[in-house]
Amino acid sequence: MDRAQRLADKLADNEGVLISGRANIFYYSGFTSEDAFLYIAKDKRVIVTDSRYTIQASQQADGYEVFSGKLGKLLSIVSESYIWFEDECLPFSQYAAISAGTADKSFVPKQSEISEMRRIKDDDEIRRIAAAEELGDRAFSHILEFIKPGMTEKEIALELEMFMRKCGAERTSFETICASGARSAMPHGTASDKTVEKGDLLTLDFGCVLDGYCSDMTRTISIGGMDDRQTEIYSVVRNAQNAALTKICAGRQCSEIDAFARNVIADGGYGECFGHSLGHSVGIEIHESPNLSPRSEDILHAGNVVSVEPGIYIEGFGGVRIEDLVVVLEDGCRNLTSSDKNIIIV
Ligand SMILES: [Mn+2]
Repeated sequence: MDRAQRLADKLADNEGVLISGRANIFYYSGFTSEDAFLYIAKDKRVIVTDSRYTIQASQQADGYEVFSGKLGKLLSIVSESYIWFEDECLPFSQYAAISAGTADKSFVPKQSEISEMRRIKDDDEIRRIAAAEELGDRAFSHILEFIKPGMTEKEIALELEMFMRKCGAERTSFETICASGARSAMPHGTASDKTVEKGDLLTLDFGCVLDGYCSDMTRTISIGGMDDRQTEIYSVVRNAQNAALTKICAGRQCSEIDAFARNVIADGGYGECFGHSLGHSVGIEIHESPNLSPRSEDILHAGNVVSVEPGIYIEGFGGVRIEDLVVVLEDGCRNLTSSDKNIIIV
């Protein structure tokens, strides 16, 4: 499995690929720096970086020649005339500089072609994502023992993040969401100075990066006990998630999976309270393709790794979201998240 070779196989003889985004640099070479470029052509594998990174690049990127110097210089000496580039990962200033400096070349935006292979995870990638998600599960168990009424959301988020870092995580995969009480109605309510109090719902949506791959999970718990309305929305969200999880398999439309969950929420009377899409793919980056969204035209394939995260959000009252990460299989899915989904009261 040589990813760079698979990409090179798609190229004509006069085409090369310029890779500038951190995720694809890592995916195609193993090199972990964003201050670099990869250049791939039929018979070329080059990393362009500066003296700060040359040792690291030659250690991490097997099979690549390390070119220490400026990108413009490299491009001026390569023979290919059509250069695929990552139009979502190249600042306009850099694009302007290289296209002005290499008048004999054409730059062709090819983001989706360059990123496409990352949709289907190989066994090694799935193992890494599963390990990251398992660390998330352990962090969740840990935080349940830690949370006490009167603590701030920021204290709770910090403890969660510290736990994951102490267990080997490189960083969080996104800014930890820790939203309690009425704040839990904000789907992306990052931790604030608010204290968690008896009667609050508390939504924790968090993840870590382990061995270069992200985890992502959400649980909503109760501080001190739920009232009837909280219990009702919790059970609607859980049923919605379950409806989607039992239908996921290769060959299904992503939009169809979204609809299975969305219909349960609408039938429960909360259709207006679920604004976001059901899920997204996760890998080297926290948001990858395909998405489980009403607007998606994608079909699921075995090896996609997607989140399934329905929610109900009621302004002034609070919200519930439950999120698992699953690997799509030919005949179903494998859930990588094992934290309890029964109502948890701390
Ligand atoms: Mn997510």
